[in-house]
Amino acid sequence: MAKKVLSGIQPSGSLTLGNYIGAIKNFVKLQEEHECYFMVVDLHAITVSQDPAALRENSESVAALYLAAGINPQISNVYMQSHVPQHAELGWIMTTLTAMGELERMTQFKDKSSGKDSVGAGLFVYPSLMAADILIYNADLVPVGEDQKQHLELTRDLAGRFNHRFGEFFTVPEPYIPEVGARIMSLDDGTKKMSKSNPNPGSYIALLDPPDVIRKKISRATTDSGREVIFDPANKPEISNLMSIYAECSGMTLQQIADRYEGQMYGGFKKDLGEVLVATLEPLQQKYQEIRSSGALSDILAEGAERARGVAAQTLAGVKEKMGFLPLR
Ligand code: AQP
Repeated sequence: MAKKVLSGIQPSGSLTLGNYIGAIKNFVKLQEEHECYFMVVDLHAITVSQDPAALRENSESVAALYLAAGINPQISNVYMQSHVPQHAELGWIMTTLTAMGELERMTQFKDKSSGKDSVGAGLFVYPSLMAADILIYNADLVPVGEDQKQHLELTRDLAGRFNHRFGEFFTVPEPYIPEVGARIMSLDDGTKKMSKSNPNPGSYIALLDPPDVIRKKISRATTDSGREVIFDPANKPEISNLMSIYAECSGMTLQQIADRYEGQMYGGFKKDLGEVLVATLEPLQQKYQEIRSSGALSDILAEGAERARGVAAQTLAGVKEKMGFLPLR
C-alpha cells in the first residue's frame, strides 16, 4: 500500500525560498509514489495575530503556490486546514495528552515568544495541533525543514503514548528532511533561519519577488569575511548558505559549485546565483498568475477538503471510541 505523506505551510506571510527548498520541493517529489495531504495550515497561522484581509490573501496565495510549484491536485489532496474541522477536535484531544514540560521545551515557542509581553496560549499548544494534523491521516512520512524536527519528535511521542494507553491505533510517523537545504538561513544573518515573518524583507527571497528584487537581495546578502567560495558552515555560514541555495536551484553539487568559483571572489558567484534564482522562480511565478486568474482554486480546495474530511472523520471516530466517548445515536 502507498505510504501516506502529510505536510503544511502557514499562510502567515509571503512564502520564502526556505519554505520552497525545505518543504515544497519535496512535496512535489513525494507525490508521485505516495498518498499525499498538503494543507495550508491557517489554524496554525492564527497562533500569532493575523490581519483578516492578509490571512485571506495569504491563504489563497499559498494554495496557488503549491500548484504553481508542481503539486498536482489530481493526485494530491490540497486544502485548507480549517475546512477539515476534525483537526481542531483531535488537536484538543492531543493537547490533553501533552505535558506542559514538553511544550515548554519547544525551541520554536521560545523563539517566537521571546521578548513579547503577551503571548497567546495557542502558540504554546501549537505542537499538539500539529501532532493531530499528522496523526489524523495516520501519515507515515512528514516532509519538513530542520526547524520542525522537534515538533515531529513530540508527535511520535504522542502517537506512542496514545497507543500505549488506549491500544495500538496510530502510525508513528517519520520525518523526511532534505540533506541539503533543510535549514536555509536568513540573508542578513547566517545564524538565523530564513523566515517569512521576518520584518526585514531583505532577509528573505519571497517566491513572488520580481526578478530585479531577487537580484538586488542576493547582491546585498551578507557574506563572511574572506573571499573563497567554499562550503564550510561552521566557519563560513553565510557563503555556505548561498551555496546551498545555488545547489538546490541549479541541480549542481556543492563540490561542483566550489570548483566553478575556485580562485574567484564573491561578486561573480552572487551575480550568477541571482540569475539561477530568477530562472527558477520566473516560470513558477508565471504559473502562479495563471492559477490565480483562472478562478479554479476554490473548487480544487473544496474537493481536497472533502476527501480529507472523509479520512479524518473516520480516524476521529476511532479515537473517540478507544478513549471511551459516548457515541452519538
Ligand atoms: N528557512 C527554512 N529552511 C528550510 N525549511 C524551512 N521551512 C520554513 N523555513 C525554512 C519549512 O517550511 C515549512 C513550512 O513552515 P511554516 O510556514 O509552517 O512555519 P515555519 O517553519 O515557522 O516557517 P517560517 O517561514 O519561518 O514562517 P513564520 O515566519 O510564519 O514562522 C516547514 O516544513 C518548515 O520546516
